[in-house]
Amino acid sequence: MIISFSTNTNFSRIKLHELSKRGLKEMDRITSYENYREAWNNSHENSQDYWRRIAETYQWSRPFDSISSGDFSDLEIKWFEGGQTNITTNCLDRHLKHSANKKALIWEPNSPDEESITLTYQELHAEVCRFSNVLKEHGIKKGDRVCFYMSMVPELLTGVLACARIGAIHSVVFGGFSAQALAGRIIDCEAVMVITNDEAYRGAKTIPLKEITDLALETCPSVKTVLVRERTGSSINYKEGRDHKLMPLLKAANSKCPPEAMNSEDPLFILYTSGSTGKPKGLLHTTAGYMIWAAETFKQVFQMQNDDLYWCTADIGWITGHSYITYGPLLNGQTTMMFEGTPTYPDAGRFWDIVDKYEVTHFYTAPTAIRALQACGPEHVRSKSLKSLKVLGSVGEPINDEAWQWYNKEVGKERCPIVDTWWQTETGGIMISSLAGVTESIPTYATLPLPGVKPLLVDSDANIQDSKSAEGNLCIASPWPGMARTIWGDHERYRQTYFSTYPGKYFTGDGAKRDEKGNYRITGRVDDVINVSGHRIGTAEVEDAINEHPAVVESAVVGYPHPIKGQGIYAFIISSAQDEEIMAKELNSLITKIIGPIAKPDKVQIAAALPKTRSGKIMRRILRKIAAGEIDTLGDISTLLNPEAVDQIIKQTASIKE
Ligand code: 7RM
Repeated sequence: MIISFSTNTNFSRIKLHELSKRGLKEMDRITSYENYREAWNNSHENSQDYWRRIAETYQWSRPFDSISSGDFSDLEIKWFEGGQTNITTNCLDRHLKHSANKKALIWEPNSPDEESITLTYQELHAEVCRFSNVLKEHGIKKGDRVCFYMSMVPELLTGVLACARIGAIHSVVFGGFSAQALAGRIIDCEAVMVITNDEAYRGAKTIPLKEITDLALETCPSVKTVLVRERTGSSINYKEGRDHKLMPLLKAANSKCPPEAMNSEDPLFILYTSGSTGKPKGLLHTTAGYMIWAAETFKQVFQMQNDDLYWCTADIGWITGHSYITYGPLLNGQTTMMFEGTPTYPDAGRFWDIVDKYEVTHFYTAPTAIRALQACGPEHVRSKSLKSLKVLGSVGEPINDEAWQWYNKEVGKERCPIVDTWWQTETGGIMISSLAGVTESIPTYATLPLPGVKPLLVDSDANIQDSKSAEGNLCIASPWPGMARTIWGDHERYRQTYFSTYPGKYFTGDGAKRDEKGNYRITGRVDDVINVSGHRIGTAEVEDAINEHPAVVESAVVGYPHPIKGQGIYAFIISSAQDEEIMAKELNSLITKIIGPIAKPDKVQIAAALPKTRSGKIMRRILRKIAAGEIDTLGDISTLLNPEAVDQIIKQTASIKE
C-alpha cells in the first residue's frame, strides 16, 4: 500500500486580497488534476485532518471537539460533535463585513414583463431576520417543523433560511404534489405551520396552492398556523385564527434576529423522497455536516470567481434547490438566481434570454430541460448571445450523449466545461462530478468522486468489483459529512433501505460503470424507482394509487425510455374495464389526486394477465422489456407460471396510445 504523507499545504491558494474582498478566511481550492488526486487521497488517508481544516474556515459559536464518529454498521453517524454554529451565520452574517452590498439573490419572475428583484447580502440578511421574527411571533421555536408549499418566490428562500436561523426544521414540499401527498408529509413530520401562496404562476397556468393546502389540512391536526404569501392576488379563503397574510407581517417585523446556536447534529431540514417501497421517506439532514458538504462541493465543482453569476434552474422543493440554489452559493458568498417560471414560457428561448439579461456565467439544469429545449429547434438558442457563460452543469438523471453534445455545442459553444453532477437527496450534495475546468468533462460520465467519497461497484452477490474498469451496483464505502442521518421517525427503515442490501456499505440504488481511469458513468436506477423528468417516482407508490380505482384488480408500473422525460411511466393493469382510453383518463385524475400530476402514467395497458413467477411475483423485468419495445431479448420465459401472458401483452402493446 502506498502511504501518502501529503498535506494540503501546497494547494494553490486564492490570492489573499481576493479572499479579504469576499470576507472569507483563506481556503483551499483544487486547481489541477494532480491537486484533485492529492486532495482525494488526503481526504481518505487523513480524513480527520482534512475535514478539520475545511470546517475551521467556517464560523462556529463553539468549536467542535471531534471530527467524525459512527459507521455504516452502528449508523450513529456524527460530524463535528461538540461544535455549535448556525448555517445562516455562515450564509449571511459572515459576508456582511466585506460583501454587504454584493448581490446575494436575483429573482426573475414567471413573466418577463414583470420586474425582477435583487437583494444584497445586507438586504437578504434583513429579510431573513424579519421572517425569523414572524415565525417566532407565531410560536415557532427550535425543533418545530415548518412545511413550505410554495412556488419559486423569494419568500421560499428567505423562509427556509429563517427556519434555519431560529432552529426550526424546514420541510419543503414541491408545488406539483397533490393535497393528499402534501397531507401525508405534514402528518409524517407533524408540522405545526404551513407557508404557502395564494396561487402559483407556472408558465401560462396558475396553480391554486392555498386551495390545495386547505384540502390537505382537513386531515392535519398538527398545523396551527398558515402563512399565505399573496402572489396572483386571487380571492382565497382565510380561516379565522389560523391563516394570516405573510407580506404585511414581514413588513412590520424587526430586521434583526440573533441566530440560534445549533449543535452540529441538530436537525436542519427534512426532505421527502420516493423509494422502491412504501410511502415517501423523510430524509433528515443535520446542521454542520450538511453545511460543510453543501459549501465545499459547490466551491470545488463550480469553481466560481468573485464576480461570476450562478443560476440553478431547479425548484427549491427538490434537494438541488436546497443545496445549490440556497445553501451552497450563499455559503460561498456568491450571487444566486431564482427563477419562478418554466423553460418554455413565453417561448423556448426563455432560459437563454435570462442568461443574456443578467450575464449568467454558471448555468446548472437537468437533462430533461435540455432535451425539451433541443426538441424546440436550434433557432431559440442560436438567436441569443450566451457569451457570458463559462460553466454548464447537469443534474437529476443520466445525460444521454445527444443531449450532452447539444448542450456543449449550442449552449456552451464548445468553450464551457460541463459538470455532470451525480448525487441524491440522501447524499446532501454532489458526490461524483468533474471539477469545472480542472478535471476533464467526458460526455455521459459524471467522472470522478469528490474528496471524501469512496465509490464501490458491487455485483448482486455483494462482491466488490476490484478491477479498474468494472460495472455494478453503486455503493459508497464510508460516511461523508453531508449524508442524511436518518429517516424522520424511522431509523430502522433507514438501515433497511440503505445499509441492508450490502451490509457495511451505503447502497445508492443506482447502477454504474467505471472506466480504466476511474471515471464513473451512472447508468440509472437498478431498483423500482423511476426518474421522470428528473423527478424520482416510486413505482410502488403509483401502483398503490392505481389500485384505489374500483375497476382495477392488479397493476404493475415500470419505466421505459422516453425521448424528453428520460423515462416515461407505463402502467399495466388487470381490470374489469374494457376501454383503455377512458381508463387512462380516470387513472390520470386519480393519480393527480393521490400523488400529483408529475406521476401520471404515459401509457396504460389493460392486460389479460401479468407475467408471474411460480411463487406469484410479477416479473417486472419482462414488463420493462416489453415497455421498452425490446421484445427480442426477453430471455427465458418458460419458467413463468403463465408464459402465455407475455404473448398476449405483446400483441396488445401495438395498439397502446400515449
Ligand atoms: C440530485 C437529485 C437521485 C437520483 C439518483 C440517480 C439520479 C441524479 C444524476 C443522476 C445520473 C446524474 N437527487 N441522478 N443525478 N443519474 N447522472 N448526474 O437528483 O434524490 O432527486 O434523485 O437521480 O438515479 O439516484 S434525487
